Amino acid sequence: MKFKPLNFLMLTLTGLFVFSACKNGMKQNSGILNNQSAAQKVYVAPGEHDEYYAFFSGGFSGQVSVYGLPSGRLLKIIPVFSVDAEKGYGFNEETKPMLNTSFGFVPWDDAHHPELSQTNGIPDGRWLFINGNNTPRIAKLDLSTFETTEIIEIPNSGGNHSSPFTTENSEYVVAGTRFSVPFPQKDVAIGSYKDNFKGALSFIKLDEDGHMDIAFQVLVPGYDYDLAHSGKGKSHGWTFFTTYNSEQSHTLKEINASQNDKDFIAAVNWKKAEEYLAQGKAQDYPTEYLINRYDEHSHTSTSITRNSVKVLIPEECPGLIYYLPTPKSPHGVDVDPTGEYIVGNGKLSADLTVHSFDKMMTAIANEAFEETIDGIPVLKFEEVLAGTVSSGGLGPLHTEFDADGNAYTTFFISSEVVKWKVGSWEVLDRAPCYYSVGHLMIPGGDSKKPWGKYLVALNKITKDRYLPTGPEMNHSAQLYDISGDKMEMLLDFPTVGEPHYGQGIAADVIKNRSKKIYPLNDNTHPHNIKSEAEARVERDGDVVRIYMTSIRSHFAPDNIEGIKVGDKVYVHLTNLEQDWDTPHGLSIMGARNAELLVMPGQTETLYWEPQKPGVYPFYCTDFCSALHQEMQGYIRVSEATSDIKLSWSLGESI
Ligand code: K7E
Ligand code: CUA
Repeated sequence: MKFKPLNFLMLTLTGLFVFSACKNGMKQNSGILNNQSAAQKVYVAPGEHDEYYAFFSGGFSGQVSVYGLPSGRLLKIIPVFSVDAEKGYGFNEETKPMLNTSFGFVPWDDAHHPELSQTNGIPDGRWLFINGNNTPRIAKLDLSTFETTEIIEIPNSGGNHSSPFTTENSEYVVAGTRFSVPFPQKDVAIGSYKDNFKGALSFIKLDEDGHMDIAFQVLVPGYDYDLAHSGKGKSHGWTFFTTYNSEQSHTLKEINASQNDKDFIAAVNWKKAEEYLAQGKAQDYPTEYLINRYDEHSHTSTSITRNSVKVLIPEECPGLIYYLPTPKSPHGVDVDPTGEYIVGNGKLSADLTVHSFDKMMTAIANEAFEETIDGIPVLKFEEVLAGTVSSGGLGPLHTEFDADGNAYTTFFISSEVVKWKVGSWEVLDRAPCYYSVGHLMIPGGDSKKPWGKYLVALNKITKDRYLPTGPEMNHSAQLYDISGDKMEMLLDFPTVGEPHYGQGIAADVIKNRSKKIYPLNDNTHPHNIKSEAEARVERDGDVVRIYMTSIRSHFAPDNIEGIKVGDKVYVHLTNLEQDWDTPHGLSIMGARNAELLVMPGQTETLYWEPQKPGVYPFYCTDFCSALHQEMQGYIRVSEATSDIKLSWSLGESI
């Protein structure tokens, strides 16, 4: 085995990073210019509401966190790809299927990019999508309930990173594979990468009910497809994906995937793809992927298995996809609000490369191609280039836009946000980030109509910004006021997991649609009951079903006998409450499970296998009333051979 020495570029970048980290390691100032003005701008008085919702990905926590802006108050954590004992997600019987995959039950993922659904290119507050990176998936969250209601698995992919990035009317969300893999998956030598490994760009269609399914995949060369954004306005109908590793290396990528001066932005014409699909040009590839759907009336989720996927091959579909050469291993690709400019953030560079959609269309019409790779024409760089932003920063990652024709780009290595003018490419302002910023978020900042006003920098390194909490510090977000000519830092606040991307939306768009209860009469759960009169316990062999209700401040029944060791016990708890914010919890001593946290009008099920004889208390875990501490009961468990009769009661002795 040979090891190549680090090349000069890598040494330079590593060196600069170390330099910037130790410089920042000594805290020189807070970054705030005027404490009093900053404090006033973020102050949301007790009882008052924030102006914006912000949704941040949880990164390696697998969840989504919801914050209010400008206060930076944490409003909620929504479980998505990871089990969450707090809410029983992935523990109760109803939500376990949400985490099913073709590999079985997967209780975790790495979530990077939240993306709001859009209508006419503007976030509409219906849904939030987010990618699962590790076991490729996309989740859809319903923003009337703030629950995860659908998760679809993406086949022929590895590391679903360039995802989900919606089109203008959420016709599609997309999924580009970061790691190319054998297509279809098979057992081959890793050294056969160039022959066997391919990329897939997946387009997931939303039907009228908002259900997701894969419409088609585009088979592309075995590069790494890193990020994406869909076109808007004039570029509606196109989606752009960055690539790196056009070298197609499979080892020591930090060097081997950084050799080529330029990689590509792939431009996919999905309207053209629809034509090819209608013409029957797609090939059916056998595969396996799951779609898991949660129904808010039955309060249960089910998994559907699909066994094939439609694949479009660029050689057979002229006009479907083009490559735009883009320098220095681009990471983010961002489209300005007009849809004309496509910004490539070349992460090994100081400059940003901006392509023009109009020039791209002209170059396509003129067949201004450098070469063709696997049926994909590579457009001539000079023919599509709109301009270059000489930023003065290092390591650009991501760009967002305000409502006034300005763009804001994060620089990881030089740890700053740079503001520049779209069209003239001139740098207008720069602000330091503490420390090493990844994504940034401006409310509506990747849409046709940014709200602007605030910018949140999502930083990778926290170090001395807060009281120390041992070796690990929570990641840090920083809020800036961008309403003036100069960015003004207002606030630091800690985040959950690793927030890669975020989305912000005016609070009004969401808050009036937010549900307060689930109507009990609409509950179609197969084991729901609608009143205490129906509460009961039933045995069928060793399966015992407890039909239980909760209302302030008791369960019905609250005394149960006749359960035996070895029984399979299902506690189906229906919360009879019909008031806002009155969940009840349920936990049973010794159950190898989590709690239930049941919303008003909802039914959830705790599965329990009693291990040994005894009398087991159960209780409500959510402080629900003055008599919450009285909200408890007992279940008697007897030897498997005992002949204690099944019985239950409330308010009297069995
Ligand atoms: Cu830049 Cu996963 Cu979008 Cu993190 S990614 S920063
Ligand atoms: Cu019900 Cu506490």
